[in-house]
Amino acid sequence: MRFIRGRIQQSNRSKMVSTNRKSFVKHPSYVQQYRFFAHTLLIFGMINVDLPQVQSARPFNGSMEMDNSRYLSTPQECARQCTEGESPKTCYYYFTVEIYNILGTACELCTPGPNNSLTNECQCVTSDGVPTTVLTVNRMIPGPSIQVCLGDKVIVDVLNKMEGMELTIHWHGVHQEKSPFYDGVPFVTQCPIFQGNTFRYQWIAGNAGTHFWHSHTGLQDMDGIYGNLIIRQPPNQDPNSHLYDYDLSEHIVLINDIFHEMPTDRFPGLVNRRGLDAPVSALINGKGQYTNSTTGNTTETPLEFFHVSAGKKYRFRLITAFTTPCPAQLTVEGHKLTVIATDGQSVEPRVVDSIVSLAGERYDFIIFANQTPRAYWIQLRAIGGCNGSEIQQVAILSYHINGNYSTPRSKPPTYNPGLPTGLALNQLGSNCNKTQTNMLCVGDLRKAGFVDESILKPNPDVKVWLPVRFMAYTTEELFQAHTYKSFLLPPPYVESTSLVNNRSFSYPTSPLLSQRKDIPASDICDHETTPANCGSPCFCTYLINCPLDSVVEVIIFDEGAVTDLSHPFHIHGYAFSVIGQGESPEPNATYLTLDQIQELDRKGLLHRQFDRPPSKDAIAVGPATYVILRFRANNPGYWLFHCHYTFHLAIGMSVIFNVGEPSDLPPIPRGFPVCGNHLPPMKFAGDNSVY
Ligand SMILES: [Cu+2]
Repeated sequence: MRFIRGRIQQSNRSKMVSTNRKSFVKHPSYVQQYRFFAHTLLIFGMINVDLPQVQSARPFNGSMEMDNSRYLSTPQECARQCTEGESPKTCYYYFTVEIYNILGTACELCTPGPNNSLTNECQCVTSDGVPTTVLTVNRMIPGPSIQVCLGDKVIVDVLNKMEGMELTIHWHGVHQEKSPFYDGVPFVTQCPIFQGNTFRYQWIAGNAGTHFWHSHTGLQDMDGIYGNLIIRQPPNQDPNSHLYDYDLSEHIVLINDIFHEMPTDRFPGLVNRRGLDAPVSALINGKGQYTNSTTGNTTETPLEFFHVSAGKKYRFRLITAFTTPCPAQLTVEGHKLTVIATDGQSVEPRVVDSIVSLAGERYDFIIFANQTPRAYWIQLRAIGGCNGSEIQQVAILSYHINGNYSTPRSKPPTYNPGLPTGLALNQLGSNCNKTQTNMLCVGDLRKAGFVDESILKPNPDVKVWLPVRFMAYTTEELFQAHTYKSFLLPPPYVESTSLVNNRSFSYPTSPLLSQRKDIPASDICDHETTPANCGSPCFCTYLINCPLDSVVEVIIFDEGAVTDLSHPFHIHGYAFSVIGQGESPEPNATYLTLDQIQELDRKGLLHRQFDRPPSKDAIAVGPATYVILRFRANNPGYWLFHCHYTFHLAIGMSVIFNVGEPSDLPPIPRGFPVCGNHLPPMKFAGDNSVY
C-alpha cells in the first residue's frame, strides 16, 4: 500500500499554525520568543496531530487566476498518489519574492508548525533562531513545495517584489524538453525578471524524481530562494516501489547551509575575516537551532520532525540545497538507509549508514521503522573542508506510539564524535577504484530500470576535456587602472577567478536562446578557439557545440592545487551516465594535468565501467580526481554545466552545452521579454555632428 496522506481537517491545521501568541507575551524579547517556540514544540510532541497537506495559499491576483479557470488544479490537488492512465493535471502556483526577515514581527502572530515548508499560513520564518535578512518566496523558507505527477503541466507565476533586485528561477533536475526557454538561467534562457514584473514559467513535468527549484541569479540561492520539487510516477513505473510502503509528501529532507548575514557581505570577500567563504549553520527544511560557540547558548527554535509508524517502510527524499562546497553528511540514529535513487534516477538498492551529498545532489532512501518505537535523532554535519567549523543540525525521526509522537530522551548528538557514520555513500577522498569497507562511491551504484545502451558505445561522437581550476591574480595585475576583472577573495586572501579549460565564463548581454543575434560574436568562445585579444584569462561566453543526437563524453578533472575542495558540477537539460571516477595515479598528487590525463586515456588507464552506470545530473569533482560522464545530446538548447557552489559560479566556473542548430530549437513564446545593451549612434536632437 502506498499513498500520500490525506488532507487534514481545517480545524486541526489552524490549531497548528494559527496560535495567537499575543495572549502569551506582549512585546517579547527574542529570548521569550524562543521559550514560546519550545513550548509550542512540546505541545506538538504531546498531542496527536497529523501533518498539513501540501499547500501554498496565493495572494489575491493568483487566486483570481485560479478562480477564472476550471482547468487549473491547486497545489494540494496536485500533490497526490499517481496512478497509471490518469489524465494529467495543470498545477498552478503563485510565487511572490521579497526581501524579508527571520523572526520578524509576523512571529508575534503565529509559530509555524512542523513541515512549515508546505504552508504559508503563518508568515513567521524561524530558521535556526538567529535574526537575519533573507529573501523569501511567499514568506517561507523553504519556499512553496511543488509536488506533481509525471506528465502534469506546471505553471508558476513569479512576481518579483524585491527592491532593486532581479531574479530568475531554475527548476533543478527538470529537463525542460521542448521548453528550454523556461530553464531559468539569466541571459542564457531568458531576461531576468525585473522588480515589479511577473514572469510565467510553464513546463511539463517530463522526468520523474526528487528535484528542487532555486534562484539562478547572483547569490540569491544562498539567501533563501529555494524549495522542493517532486515529480512522482505511478508505482508500476518505479523499479523500487515494492521496497517501501509510503511515499509521503512530508518526508522530504531539504537541507541547506546559511551565513547569518547576506552573502553579498562575503563577496568578493573582506580581508582579515577568517572563514569568509564557509557557512556558519545549516537547516533541515528551513528549521534548526544554533549554538553560539562564544556564549555556549543555544536557540530554542523548532526542529523538524519526521513521523513514522513501527513496522512500516518509508521513502525519504534528500535534497541538498547547500550553496558552498561543504559536503553534507546525513545519518539517522539506529537506522540503515537504503538508497534507491539519485538526482531523480532510480538505482539498484544499496544499504548504507550515512549519505554524503553536495550542492545540487539528491538522494532517495528508504527507512524501515523496525527499531524500538521511540524518537531518534537525525544528524546533518558539514564535513570535508568545513570540518573545522563543526557545523551541524538535527531533526527528529519520531515513531507513532499510542496516538502520540515523542521527542528523543537523549541529548542531541554533538558534531564530534557525531552519530556513527558507518558505511558512507559518496564519501569524498575515497579511492573509487579500490574495494573499501566503509565507503561507497557514486560510480559503485547501478542504474535500475531502463539503461540506454546506445550511449555506452566504445567511442563517443564528441569528447570534451574539461580541466577546472582557480587562477590567482597578483594584486598588481588585478587592480590595473581602468580594468575591472571579477574576482573572489577566499582565505588566505589570494585574488582568484575560476577557469574551465582556461576560460572564465561571463554571461552574454542578451539571452542566447531568445536573442542570439543581439550578442556580439566577439563575446563568445568555443571549445577550440577564443576571440582575438581576449586576454588571459579569457572572459567569454563559453559554448561547447554538440550536434543534435550525438553521444557526448565529458572528462572533467581537477587541475587546481586546492586540497579538500570539491566542485559539485550540475548539468541543465539532461541527466548524464557516470561511467568513470578516478584519481591521479601519483601518490599525494594535489591536481591532474591535461597531458597526464590524456596520456592515461591513450594507455587505457582511465577507469570506465559500462555495466548499468548510474544516471545523475550533479556530481562532485574532488581534489586531483576526474569524472567521466556521457549523455545523448537529444534535447536542443543552451544548457549550463556549472559548479553549484554559488561563489564559484559567480566567478565563471561554467560552460554551456549548445545542442543542435538554431533551427532545431522550439519556437520562443510570443511576447517573450527582451533585454540587452542600448548603444545607439552618438547623436543628439537638432545636432548633426558625428561623434
Ligand atoms: Cu566549485
